[in-house]
Amino acid sequence: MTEQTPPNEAGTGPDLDTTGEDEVRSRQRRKLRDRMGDVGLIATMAFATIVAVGAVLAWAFFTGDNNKSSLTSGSSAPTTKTVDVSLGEFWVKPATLNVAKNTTLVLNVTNNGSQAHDLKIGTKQTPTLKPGEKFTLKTTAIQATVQGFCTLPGHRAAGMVMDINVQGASDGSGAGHGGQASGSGIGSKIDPSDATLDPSAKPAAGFKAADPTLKPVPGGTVHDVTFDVIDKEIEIAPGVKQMIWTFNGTVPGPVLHGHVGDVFNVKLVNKGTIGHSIDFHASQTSMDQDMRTIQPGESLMYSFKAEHSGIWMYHCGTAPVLHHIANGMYGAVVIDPADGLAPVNHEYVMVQSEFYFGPQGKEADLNKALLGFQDAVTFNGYFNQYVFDPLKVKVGDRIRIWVENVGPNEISAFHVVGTQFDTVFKEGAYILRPNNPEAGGAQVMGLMPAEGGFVEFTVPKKGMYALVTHKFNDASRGAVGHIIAE
Ligand SMILES: [Cu+2]
Repeated sequence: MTEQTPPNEAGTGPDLDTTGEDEVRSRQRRKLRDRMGDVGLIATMAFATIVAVGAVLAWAFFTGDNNKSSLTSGSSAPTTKTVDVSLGEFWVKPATLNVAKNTTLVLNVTNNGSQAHDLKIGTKQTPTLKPGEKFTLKTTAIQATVQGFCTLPGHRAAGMVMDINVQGASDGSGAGHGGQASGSGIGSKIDPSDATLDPSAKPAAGFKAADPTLKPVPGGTVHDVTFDVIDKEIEIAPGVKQMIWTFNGTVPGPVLHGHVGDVFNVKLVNKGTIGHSIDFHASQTSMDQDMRTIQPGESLMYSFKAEHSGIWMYHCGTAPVLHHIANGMYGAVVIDPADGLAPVNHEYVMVQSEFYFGPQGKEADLNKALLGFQDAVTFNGYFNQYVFDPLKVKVGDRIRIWVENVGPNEISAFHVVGTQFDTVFKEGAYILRPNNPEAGGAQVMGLMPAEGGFVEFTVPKKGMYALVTHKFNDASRGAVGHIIAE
């Protein structure tokens, strides 16, 4: 077997390099002209010429090398090669195949994973294979390096790829490295077809924000709920729609509300297209039973007794979990203390989460989630929604806001501009209570991913107050809302 040649990165290099060179040159020229006058300018231009000549020579070297590869790879006699291929979470074995040009591959593909997978090479593709299923995939005669991959959402980005490298007939040179993972640098990992946020765009006229009001606990102490997993195209920011994996058709999913000691019977029904599951942080149970992944068409009953008060995250826990959370599979369970909480004028729930846009109308871009490049950060699933449709209160109103930071990656530094919190309850304990002997106040409730709590405050006078995460790169991506006191 011939050795794999290194990836060919010269293809996109020269343009980028010369653009950078132009910028550097003109910047150097400007700077030096300012400092040194005309004599300096002449010297600088001479230097710039040397740099430019160097760049051209470097380009010639790379492109020359590139041409040599393509010129010397000739044609080969048709051959057939049979290979056993294994699929699992999230890999393909073998991950690399080196073949001669004009080879037809006969791949005996077995799904050895615990989820459904497939394998696509060029125009040929296996059916979706359940765990344990096999399929023999015959490719067309391979003419150029190609990347095979699993087409299920997120699986390619999670690592389910097989690089098929064509060896040149006469000298063994590779013809380059295909696929989305080629090249070095972070930019090469982001799909250029991903939707982008326009921070100046406005939603359609008549936009209505999701009502953040916490509904009262339903009657009784046993709460029977059905969560249908539904794939649904949802607008996340003005002009940006994503194919969200939802619980009951919304992102975040429904807020559940009960008291300590209440029982929740949640029937999870998978009406989606891939496997999903649910994990209630408000419960204590083994993950291999209640949190197991169910396939489309299946359902499971997840019952738990709420033992502790607080706001608790729930989310799909099917691998890759990052992708399932990034694509909208989360919500909050609010458990009041057994004896309730003091009355307030307004009680809201804010679920903070990030979105990593895939192409318009498609699922989240897992690569961006892995890199931590969030496109939008929202309260209750829509960019700046309480700026577009503010919360209305009266001067002097006392407000409680429950905040659950579902992440998946970012912290929340929850702050309400113009107020101080006199009450902060976070992760099972009061940090601050009214009339405390220290006369303390708080400005921020800091929440790591999955942490939750509530704050209470009063709006002192007429005007506008803003809820934000004080991590301002995230605030500028949509984690802002307005409260108007009248
Ligand atoms: Cu899921």
